[in-house]
Amino acid sequence: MVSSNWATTALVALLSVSSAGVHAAPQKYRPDPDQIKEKRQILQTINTDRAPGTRVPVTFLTIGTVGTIGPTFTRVPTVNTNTLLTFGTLPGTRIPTLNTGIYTPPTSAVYTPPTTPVYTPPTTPPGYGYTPPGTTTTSSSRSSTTTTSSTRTSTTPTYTPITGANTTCYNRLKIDVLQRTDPDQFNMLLLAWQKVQTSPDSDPFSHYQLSGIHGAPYIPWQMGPGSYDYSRGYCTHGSALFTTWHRPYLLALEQALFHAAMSIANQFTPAAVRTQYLNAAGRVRLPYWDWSDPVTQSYLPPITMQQTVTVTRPDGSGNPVSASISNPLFAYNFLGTSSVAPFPAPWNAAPRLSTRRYPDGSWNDRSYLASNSMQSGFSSRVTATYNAFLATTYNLFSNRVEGVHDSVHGAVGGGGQMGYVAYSAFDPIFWLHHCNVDRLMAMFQATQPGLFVTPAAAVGTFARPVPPNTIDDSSTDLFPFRRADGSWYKSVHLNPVSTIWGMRYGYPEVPCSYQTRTPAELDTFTTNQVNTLYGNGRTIPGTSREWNVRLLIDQAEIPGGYDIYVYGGTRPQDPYADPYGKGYIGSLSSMSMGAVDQYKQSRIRFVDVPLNSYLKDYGYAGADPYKITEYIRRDLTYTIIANGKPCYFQDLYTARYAVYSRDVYSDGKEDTLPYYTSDPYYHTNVTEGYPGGIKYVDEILYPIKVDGSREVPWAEVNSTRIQT
Ligand SMILES: *[C@@H]1O[C@H](CO)[C@@H](O)[C@H](O)[C@H]1NC(C)=O
Ligand SMILES: *[C@@H]1O[C@H](CO)[C@@H](O)[C@H](O)[C@H]1NC(C)=O
Ligand SMILES: *[C@@H]1O[C@H](CO)[C@@H](O)[C@H](O)[C@H]1NC(C)=O
Ligand SMILES: [Cu+2]
Repeated sequence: MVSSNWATTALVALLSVSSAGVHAAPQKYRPDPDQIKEKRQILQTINTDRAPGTRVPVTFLTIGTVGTIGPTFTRVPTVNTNTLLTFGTLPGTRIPTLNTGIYTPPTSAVYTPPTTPVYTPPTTPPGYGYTPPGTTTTSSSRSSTTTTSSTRTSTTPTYTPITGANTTCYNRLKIDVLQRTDPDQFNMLLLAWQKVQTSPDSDPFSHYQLSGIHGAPYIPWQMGPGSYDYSRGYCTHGSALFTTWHRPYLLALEQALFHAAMSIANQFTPAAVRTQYLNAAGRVRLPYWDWSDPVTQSYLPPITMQQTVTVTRPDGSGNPVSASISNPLFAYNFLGTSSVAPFPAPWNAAPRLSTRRYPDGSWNDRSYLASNSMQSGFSSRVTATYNAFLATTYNLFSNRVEGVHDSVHGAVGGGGQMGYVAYSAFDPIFWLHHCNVDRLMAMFQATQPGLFVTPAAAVGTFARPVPPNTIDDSSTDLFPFRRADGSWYKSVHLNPVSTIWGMRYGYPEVPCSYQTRTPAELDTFTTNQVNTLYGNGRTIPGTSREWNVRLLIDQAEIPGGYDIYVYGGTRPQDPYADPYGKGYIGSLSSMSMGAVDQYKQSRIRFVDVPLNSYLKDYGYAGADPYKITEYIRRDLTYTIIANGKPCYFQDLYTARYAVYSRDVYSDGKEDTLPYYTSDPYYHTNVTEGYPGGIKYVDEILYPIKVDGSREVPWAEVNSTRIQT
């Protein structure tokens, strides 16, 4: 059992603290506007053994030179990484356990990368001569009072706008809290989701069609014929629109669940009990799974792991009658073989007629493995979640949250639907997971009301195939979701955060009850919540240093899906069989598009994996930079799995990792967030000479893409510009 004393240790600072509020707060970091130009890195020593209030002794060190920019890039020397790299042990330092096994991968199963690093782009997606969809008549099978058609021109398909529930604003609740505190609403949610899951595939608001918007089976949803890209779904990943696109998407399911609950309750008799059930139905909102929660930690919510669940309905005389049904939060069962027929093999046949997590050879569910996998990443996930709130631009926040979100998909899927962009939304836990992403987005909006989506290189989707050099911005249409007036949702419609209350939902941290309060009051409240939930001691006054590993790759380099894992101190005996085992700190998860041979658009993806909790666990928290870097160099290991097979840094052209530290200042108050006081400092002496490890800072700041060109990762643009 993983420690239940996490909450106790939660108040201990992750890293040491200095200048306990005696002199003025340090200046916010003001960056060099040219992020690419040569940088001199300056690392200031944080002295950990001083009495509070004494001055910080300063040591300036200058390291690192800048490599050549451009396609003349040379590969790093090749080292055999099949063996764990071992360095001299520092006298008197604690040696973490394990590091015993030298893993020799089965040679036959090794992933064979393309023989040449010269990139062959995927065949040109259709639609470069793009015509906006939705311009011709189509029949929608949804007959509903909310369908607007009479006021639209005859060339517009009938559609149902995405408006969510129609009762007053209610908070979406954490799934465990919902179950415990509002069993009537929970009961209606279960009945409603069962109904939505068993609605015919032809119903646009069935679980089948709503889930299908995200990826397969690649059919237009409430849109007429158009220039669609049938190789991908409507969803946006790796883009500045990741968080905003998923907001109306979640709202669409919430709307379906809400109306299903209302119509179920409406049929109950006698009238005396109907009102009670209707009231509960009126409160039905999507619940969320907080995978960084200090109490429930990263375990899967128990309710999502049980195959059946008990629901209650009134009999004809109004007495509650309980029945056991197959649990709609555990799995979605496709209605028949024709439902999966449009999918490519192996997704188009039995046994894949149900969603599963870590399915065994017979497609039996093993959700407990998903839960274990999630839990091993818990402490660094909390830090990564908190760090998302320290982002200095919205795009960087979005990228940080997406990185955590990606690794959750990977850890929950284990070969089941959740690991695949094309199929993940069919698993009901997808919606609880994304509801949490939406909640974090709302919390960021509340604490950073001045920041929002800024323009970034576009990512193509089903209804928006993009020619090169297209830009996504806050006015990009979020197909296929329409607002009440028939216009397409755009990110701008989702800002400021108070717009969620207009969609009749809130969160405990952005509560409906704050509709009458000022944005400043909400900011204070939400910031407190962020610190309480995820702060883990990081609001102790003073400056602390954060350590991270940055994993980076051009996602187009490997077709299909792949993950890069980081292990600290120890690692699983066979990381290829048990990648989330003991020692797992974090990972870059690419998510498969759906097929092992499917390329993604060329685009730099990166994640920052926080190391502080691991440094603390191994007693290095207060150590000097030499010891910490030595520890990181010696005891961090990396594993790459591509489409289920081992893959190595030395065979990849664009994959890199780097270790950096960054100073953060906190004024010690619970209603403010800490802020960065330094640039990231890349410790190239830790990574140089290792396959994939950077030698030059430019390899991270200005990374190489599959075609040999270089670019600043989109999420980093302006990211060091700090708002004042
Ligand atoms: C809200 O939706 C229910 C059906 O789910 C409908 O009966 C009711 O009339 C709607 N109320 C309003 C104000 O639109
Ligand atoms: C970056 O900042 C500059 C200067 O403030 C601004 O002109 C530009 O639009 C910003 N770019 C993005 C992508 O936000
Ligand atoms: C790596 O470089 C940093 C910064 O110059 C220095 O503080 C640290 O001691 C070095 N670590 C090792 C192991 O040489
Ligand atoms: Cu997702």
